[in-house]
Amino acid sequence: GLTEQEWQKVMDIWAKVEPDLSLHGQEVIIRMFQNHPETQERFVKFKNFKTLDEMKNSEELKKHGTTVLNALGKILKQKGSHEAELAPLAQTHANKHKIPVKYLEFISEVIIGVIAEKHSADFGADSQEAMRKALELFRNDMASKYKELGFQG
Ligand code: HE6
Repeated sequence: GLTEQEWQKVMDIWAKVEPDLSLHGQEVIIRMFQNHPETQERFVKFKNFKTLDEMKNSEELKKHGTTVLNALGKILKQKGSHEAELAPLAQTHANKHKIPVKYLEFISEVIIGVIAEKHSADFGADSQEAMRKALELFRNDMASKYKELGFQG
């Protein structure tokens, strides 16, 4: 788990992300698609996007980015006691979307990269490390749920 100080660092940086959640979310989804095109294939509504402009101009993509970061923020704020928030997310991502844990690793790295770019002054090495640990905990717990659900992930 994370120490109280580490959770505090996670909460502090998330407070910088939240005022512009949709911009961060849009950036995260676009960068995930660009760096890991196999993730784009999983989206019925986005898989036919070819150009960066198409992605940037899509209100639906922006909305989805907001949805994802909103869900993630709710989980982070539980500081590890996220069972109630995680269970439905694991359920849909295992059974419906069939998203491997590897893809959760991709998005974690992208999230850290986007925050590092937009908030370099507030996201030093120790904050980055805290966020990395929080996202690892999220992934590990998703992976456990996946196993319970019989999804190898
Ligand atoms: Fe996904 N997602 N997602 N997801 N998702 C979500 C929250 C997805 C995610 C990682 C989602 C994904 C493919 C997520 C998804 C729908 C992720 C919510 C709240 C919803 C929704 O309610 O619509 C993380 C970390 C979080 C918090 C891939 C690939 C990755 C890496 C869909 C194809 C798909 C969908 O609706 O089709």
